[in-house]
Amino acid sequence: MYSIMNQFTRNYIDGFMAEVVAKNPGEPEFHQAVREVVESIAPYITENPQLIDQKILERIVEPERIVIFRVPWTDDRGDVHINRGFRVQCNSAIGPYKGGIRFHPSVNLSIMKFLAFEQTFKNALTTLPMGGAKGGSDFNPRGKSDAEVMRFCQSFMTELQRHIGSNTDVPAGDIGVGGREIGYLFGQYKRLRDEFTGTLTGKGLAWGGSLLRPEATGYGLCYFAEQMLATRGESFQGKKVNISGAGNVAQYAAQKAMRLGAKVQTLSDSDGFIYDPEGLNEEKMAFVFELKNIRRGRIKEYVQKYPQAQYFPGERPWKIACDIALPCATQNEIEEADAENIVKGGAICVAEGANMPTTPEAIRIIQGAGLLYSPGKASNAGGVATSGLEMSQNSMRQRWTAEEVDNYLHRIMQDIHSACVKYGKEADGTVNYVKGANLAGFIKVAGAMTDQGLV
Ligand code: NDP
Ligand code: 2IT
Repeated sequence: MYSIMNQFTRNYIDGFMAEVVAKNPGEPEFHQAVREVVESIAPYITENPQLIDQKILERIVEPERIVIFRVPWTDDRGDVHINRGFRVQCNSAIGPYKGGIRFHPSVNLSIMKFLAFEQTFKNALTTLPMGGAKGGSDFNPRGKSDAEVMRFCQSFMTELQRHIGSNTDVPAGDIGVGGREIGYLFGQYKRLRDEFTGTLTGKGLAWGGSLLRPEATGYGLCYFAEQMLATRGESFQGKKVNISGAGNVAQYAAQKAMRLGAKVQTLSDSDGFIYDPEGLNEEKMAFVFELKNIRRGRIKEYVQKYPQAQYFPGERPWKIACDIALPCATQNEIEEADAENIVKGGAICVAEGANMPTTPEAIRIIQGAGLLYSPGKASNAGGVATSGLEMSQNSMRQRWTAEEVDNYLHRIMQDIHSACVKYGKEADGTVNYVKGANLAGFIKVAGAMTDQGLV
């Protein structure tokens, strides 16, 4: 890539990135996400000087609005805690801001900005009219009671409600925010605004949620990976699959991969991973759902129940040989050594369920070895796409069947795959999904921004 890029383009990238870094100091995840996109689209930009004149890229990396706020709450003993809340409204060129909310102690401005930036391109790829945003807090839900989580969510929403709305900004879940949290957030939104609208997605089925939204990110990931594999005449059938994470995305990726005939060997959390050489099955998945979603336990408990499995504390699943790797936990969870292990183990495909789980050096190793590799903004877009379908159902005051939603999801993942092929096909016939996803997303957002003038 570097060698075939002309010097003008190279200089453009270096100059642009130097300004981004200077203007946004101490935000390494944001720099990383921006650099990846700029590397992909720079040749296109330098061939379209009106985009340079209009400073489209400078505008895209500057969020339209960032809200940072205090979130005070009391624990069950009556002690006072203060957390920091964020909403980064990155881009509304193609629709209302849309993106998840993350509750995790690591949350900071850099992580919020990288996620909102990625979301802008992802949402453009879904074919649905949604702008890009992300929000969250450094609140740690782990070990908190339901009552504590509720009080935190109510305090968080007391400020956030001024900045969102069904035609303005529609939040959803992400790490640490699932059905329980969306319920508490929605309840407080409704109470303060006195309106029942589709302002949040991922809602319960009885109060405006869409069938298949919980499953959508993991299922969509597998539908996308199926398309990737098909370009090489391959499928999930009989393949060994390693999955990281044990949360929403990981659980449904595991269920779908298994149902497509794969042997799912691993799951993980931030304490370690489990390796089940016999693979997951429906009964074991039911145990995982109960363990993680009802009891809110840790993945190491899997080996107490299924002693043929092994637990590796403090390690990641990538040292176990597999055919397909599906990182579904968090950013930068596949580093250089992990990528080398994945390649050495004979893998043919890495498809991202998490956002930016692979470091740039690791991506180079994986792509350099000729593996199929897809960035999260393409392969995990099924979650936000189904959120878009939930918004449509809310606006129509209707509810679609699971089959209807699944058909839409299938079609959307196929369309995203086609866009990646269209914009990412290399001269040798292989598909660079990073280039394809970034270029397809950028062209759509940049076009909309150009049409709407200098705003
Ligand atoms: P969950 O909170 O349901 O699960 C997150 C999982 O990842 C947990 O097993 C968690 O382990 C693990 N994890 C989180 N942080 C770390 C860390 N720093 N190191 C190691 N493991 C970690 O979140 P989701 O499944 O919803 O999200 C997973 C990823 O998918 C994120 O990158 C998210 O942005 C992305 N995503 C989510 C979508 C959705 O619809 N939910 C849509 C598209 C992308 P532990 O319990 O130890 O923290
Ligand atoms: O990263 C993501 O795409 C999500 N967390 C889902 C966002 C959404 O609005 O459904």
